[in-house]
Amino acid sequence: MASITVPISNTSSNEPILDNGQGVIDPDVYFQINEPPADLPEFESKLNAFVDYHKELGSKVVFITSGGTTVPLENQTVRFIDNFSNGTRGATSAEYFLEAGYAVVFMHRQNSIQPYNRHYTHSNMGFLDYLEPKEDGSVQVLTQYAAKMHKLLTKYNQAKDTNRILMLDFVTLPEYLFKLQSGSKVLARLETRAMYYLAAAVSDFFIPSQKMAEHKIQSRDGGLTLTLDQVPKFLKPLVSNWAAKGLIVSFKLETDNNLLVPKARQALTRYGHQVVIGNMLKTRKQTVTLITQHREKVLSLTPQQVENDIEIESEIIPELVRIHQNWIDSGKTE
Ligand code: 9Z3
Repeated sequence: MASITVPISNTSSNEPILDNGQGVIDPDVYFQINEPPADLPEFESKLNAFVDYHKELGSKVVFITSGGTTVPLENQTVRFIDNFSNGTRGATSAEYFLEAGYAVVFMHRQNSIQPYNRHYTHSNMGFLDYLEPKEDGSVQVLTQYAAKMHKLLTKYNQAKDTNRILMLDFVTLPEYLFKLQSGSKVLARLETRAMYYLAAAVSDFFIPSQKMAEHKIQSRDGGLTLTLDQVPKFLKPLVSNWAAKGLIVSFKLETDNNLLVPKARQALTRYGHQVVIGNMLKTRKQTVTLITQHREKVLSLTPQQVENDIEIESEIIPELVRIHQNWIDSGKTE
């Protein structure tokens, strides 16, 4: 079977890519040689207004990233690589942060799970199954679901009415990277009162637009061989430049339990930020390991708690709120 290597055939230009000699380009170079998303100015103006408002109020603000990033295979994208993340962690966490009095910037993958709405959009029941049509032409929530919906709707409306949630979205990896950079720099104005909660599942590999096929890859040549570059290590500039004073919480996902803690600690040491939360693909909803410079804490739900629909975020968020308060008060996490 014939195969083609995408970056060589059908490229849009032959510009050289600057890298560090190991095939990973410097994040600053990445932003110089790639086009920012068209909606970046609108993204920035919404975020600036939100941050101004909450700076004035003295709020604590958390910048949550949520959901997976797509990696386009063509500049005029027909196909892309995606990952498993549906944004449950980010959306659930947003609710607990709001409960804890935070203002939330919810930067999520378009059409992924959203706070409060998640209870209906991603349940086993269809949305219409909660409703019944009335003879007078109105629609009513079935009695057995009304109390829960009333409670959630009240919280959701409160968050919106008090301007404590800002919904922003992304789809592709390049969009995510530009918005992460720009968003972190805007949030940096809140200094230590900003927390960065990086729960989005970000691809480690991508095809730079200069190396990408412009048009739809054709199947007439047989199979397809892809060569992907490593995504620049954006945590490095985020920690040292973009968000220097904020509390930065990154997530590390693994499937091999033996790698989880060593890899999470390695990230903490390498980038010098404050918290890494390690989680395993299969057990991520029941157990996580929270790693700070001097400590390692396993947070787990009991089978009984799982049975009662208790969510692991109800353990994660209070722990982070405490760490963040220490950070604000003393510049330390413990
Ligand atoms: C996580 O580990 C998140 O907890 C999950 C949540 C993606 C597992 P779901 O969306 O899943 O609820 O289905 N995020 C991974 C973060 C990540 O990709 N980290 C990168 C890294 O470790 C960049 S900070 O290099």
